[in-house]
Amino acid sequence: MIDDLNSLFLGFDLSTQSLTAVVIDPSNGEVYQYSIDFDEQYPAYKTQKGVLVEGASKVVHADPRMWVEAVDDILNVLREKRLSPRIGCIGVSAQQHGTVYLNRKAEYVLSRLDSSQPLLKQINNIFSRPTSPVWMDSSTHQECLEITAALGGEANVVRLTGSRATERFPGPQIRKFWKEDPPSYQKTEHIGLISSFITSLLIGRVAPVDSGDGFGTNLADIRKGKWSREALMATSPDLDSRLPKLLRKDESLGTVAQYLVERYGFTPTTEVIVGSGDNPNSLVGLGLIGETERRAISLGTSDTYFGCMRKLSDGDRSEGHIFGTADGNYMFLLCFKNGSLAREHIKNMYNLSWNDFSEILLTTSPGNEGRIMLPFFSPEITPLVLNPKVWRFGGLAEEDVKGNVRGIAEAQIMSMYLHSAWAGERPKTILVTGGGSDNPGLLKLISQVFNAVVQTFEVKDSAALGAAIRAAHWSLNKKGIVKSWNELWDLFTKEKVAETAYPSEEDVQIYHGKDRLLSVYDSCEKFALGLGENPRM
Ligand code: XUL
Repeated sequence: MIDDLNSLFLGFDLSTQSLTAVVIDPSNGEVYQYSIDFDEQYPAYKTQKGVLVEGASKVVHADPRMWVEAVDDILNVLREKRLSPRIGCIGVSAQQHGTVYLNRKAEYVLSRLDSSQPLLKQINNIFSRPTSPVWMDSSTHQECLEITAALGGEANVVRLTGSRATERFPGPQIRKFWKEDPPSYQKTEHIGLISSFITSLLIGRVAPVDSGDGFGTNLADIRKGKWSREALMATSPDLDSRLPKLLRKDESLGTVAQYLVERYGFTPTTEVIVGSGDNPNSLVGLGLIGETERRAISLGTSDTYFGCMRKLSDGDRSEGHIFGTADGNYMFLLCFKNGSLAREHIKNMYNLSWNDFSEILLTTSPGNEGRIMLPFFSPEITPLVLNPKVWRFGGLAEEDVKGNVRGIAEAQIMSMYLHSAWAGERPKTILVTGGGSDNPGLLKLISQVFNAVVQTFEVKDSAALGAAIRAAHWSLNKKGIVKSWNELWDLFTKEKVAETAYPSEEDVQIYHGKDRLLSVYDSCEKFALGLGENPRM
């Protein structure tokens, strides 16, 4: 047991749809959690599921001022609950790849925040771009082609930056901004990621980014752990001076701004560590740092599949990404955009509850009698589909409620399995997190398709938990109270398993083997992408 009883540790997770604060107490393993939903709480910003979708749904932005209001509100909750004076260190997690554009006033304004005024009122005029493109944006295909050409082809881009030039990543997004609005680009003094922007609000100055988030940009050399000169030059002019410092692993950025002490009751010694993306934070929250046998699936607004890497892969792939980790190593990740929103679409289309959705998965036969759906309701990231369309094969009729529920869920999990073949050995255990991890039908299906034991935990927001654990890890080790990642994870998660699903040999056979469902799905997908014959089923 940890004997420094004074400190609690705080993790924020600014996800697509909400802001969550998780406070952990290492003296007794307690976890406190508070969330604010953007659509509900801030209707003036007119978001749907946290974002603003323009026209043909390729341009997806959010207003960073909404995030600022949410930070202000959640800090007030922590003060009211009298938790803020007990926080020893804070870590931030945020949806990855979104960029925030600040003008030359930003540094001055952030350093002089007045504690008698709300946050937003003071920083309203520090933005050089009113809205931020977020991870759901897929409007930069042209810029991806340009960057790829400038860097000598896709294999080079993958080897250098860990990902092919990717529509939602900051590099292509910044290039598009520079091309479309050069005067505003000129007025931009700092381009941060969402995680560094939120951290900037806490420390009262422009914050660095970490390699968990910083490698998901197409701007860094992942082997050197630095911004890549060639990638920056392929993106936009004078980008170097606009980007924050890139830190390879967790570090303290110093103490909280005086504003947080005066307005929300934090102690002046409360430290803040560098922020990171939601997936690298989840890796910590699920106890996967240094672990190569277990993998994670996050069923959130996006579905992701990720884990640590034994060794850096060389770039012979066009899908998936490599990011840094809190301990300075590497993780892989695949992201699927048609995640919970696509499931929700089907659920609402047939007037079902989540309970009904799960029951259908638990009571219908694995394999959906050979019927297949490709659920590209919106542009898909993996595989790359820029013009969305929903495909149904094998006589799957649109009015067939059960067939469509099973169809979408099987498609999502089979796609995850097939597209992660490059990511090393298949896991024996998969840890599932995010809102969808509440759904026993989905857990069972994952165990069947992956032929693995599946576990979920009581804390559903493993990203916010991970951010809090990173803060605790940094702070306790600094004080000489040596705690490994695993010890901390055991304390907050291992004892709190919510559900376990086991695969049966018979069910697994339905998906695996020659001509079984995984290979049928693969053929259907190849056909839909124009890469193969019509499977004529
Ligand atoms: C990962 C990705 C999403 C976002 C939002 O590459 O784009 O998972 O981080 O959660």
